[in-house]
Amino acid sequence: MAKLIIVSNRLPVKLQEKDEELSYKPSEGGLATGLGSIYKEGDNLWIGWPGLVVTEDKKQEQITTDLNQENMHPVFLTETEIKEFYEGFSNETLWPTFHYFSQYAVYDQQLWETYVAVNQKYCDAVVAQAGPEDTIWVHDYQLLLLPSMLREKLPDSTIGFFQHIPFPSYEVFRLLPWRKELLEGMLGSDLVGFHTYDDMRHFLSSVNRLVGYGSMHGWIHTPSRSLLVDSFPMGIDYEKYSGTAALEEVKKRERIYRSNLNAEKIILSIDRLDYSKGIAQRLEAFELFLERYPEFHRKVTLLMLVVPSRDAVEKYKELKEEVDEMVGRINGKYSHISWNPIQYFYRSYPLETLSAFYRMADVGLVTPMRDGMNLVCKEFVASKLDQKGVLILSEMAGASKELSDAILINPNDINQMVDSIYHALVMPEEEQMQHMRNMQESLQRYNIHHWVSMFMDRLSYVKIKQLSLATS
Ligand code: GDG
Repeated sequence: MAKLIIVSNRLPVKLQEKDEELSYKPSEGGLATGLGSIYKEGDNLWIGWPGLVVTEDKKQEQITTDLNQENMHPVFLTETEIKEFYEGFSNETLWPTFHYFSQYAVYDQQLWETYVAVNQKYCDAVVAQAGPEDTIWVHDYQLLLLPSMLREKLPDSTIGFFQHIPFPSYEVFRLLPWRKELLEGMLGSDLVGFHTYDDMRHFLSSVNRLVGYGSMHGWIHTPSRSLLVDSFPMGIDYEKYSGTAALEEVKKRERIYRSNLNAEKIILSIDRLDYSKGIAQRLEAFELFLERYPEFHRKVTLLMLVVPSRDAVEKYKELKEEVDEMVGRINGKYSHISWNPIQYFYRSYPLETLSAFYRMADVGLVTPMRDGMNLVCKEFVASKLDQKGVLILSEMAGASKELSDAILINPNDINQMVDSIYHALVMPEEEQMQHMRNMQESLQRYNIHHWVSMFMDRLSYVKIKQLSLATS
């Protein structure tokens, strides 16, 4: 029977080793939740890196056996591959370019060659597990070449590709020395999905100008085959976030944190440490807010969680220093013996703590410079069981296309951000609740399960349509 194989850079598990003991913790990411019920069914499989460099053959065998029991199959990467493929080409070339930070992009032939070799490694791992009739769903920018590599080996298989980060406009994408190879890699798919219509348009325009294939209603007809490009805005596991927010334990935590914070109003900011998330710009806006609205001193606290990420990459180290310095400066300037304007945490927290933070925040401040979708803003909305609270959201996040009931801002417009913080803090409850209700209705309906079934249904439709195109 045909099966589904999911392929992503990382497996939905955190593998850890302590005192020679291996432990496996399920990952809490949205993708793992959304696809969790599918990859565990029957012979379905998830292929990816388990998150740890393991060189010993015996240990690799042990991990493979353990993971196989959970319908997962590991691809082992060496330290050099992690450095050049993951930290290097994926996070120092593609990530900045795709988030419109081309000035940060590194163009290095050696990194590219390792990227090609590692994509080939994933291809070999998939081919070893796949039958000719299987459906393969490839995820994200680390594996852009994989669809074509797979197509060559498994010409009849069904291949879907979804990109979780933005696709930049042609003028930015064309800066990459390997632009054509990257597009050709993606074109091996039957269906290519993005979060937004704009990302999809940018991709089609690059394909047209760099590879020479036009498109009609998202269909690209190459000399050998046809494929579809479409947008699939990713949702969250709504029940998980609203359910967690309803737990007694979470309500208790909220009460404790609130009484410890000593602020009438709480503004919440949560992101991975990343320059694309606009953390420094957000701090600048908050500083200007404190300067312009002294009546909020000792009343408002910005609760800022920054989750450590990619700390081996130079730009991320620099950003960490910049954020540390800014928080210190602002707190140094405005703190009072019983009040800190910013409570800053550089670590990650369990879901229950996160949920208590979502519950207690009066304002969710989500202001990325660029974001494929952004799930934090959706989780904030889903956690607002009493429907009180205001979301300030960047226009540059994919989520802004769905959440028009948020206060939408341009993260480069510092005055607009300052005004929005003020308006959010003084918004009448009635109005807050109306906007929150509208957003909740939409997120409840377009949840992660809806996203998975939309993508899978469209993929089946493409295969049927291809047959009729081939015979007409
Ligand atoms: C990429 C794209 C796109 C954060 N801190 C903690 C924690 N988190 C969880 C959040 C949320 C996730 O991490 C972050 O997701 P985002 O979507 O906001 O951002 P990226 O990591 O950049 O994700 C993005 C996404 O892929 C999906 O396609 O939306 O645009 O960049 O779920 O809750 N979770 C826990 N503790 C923390 O401290 N447990």
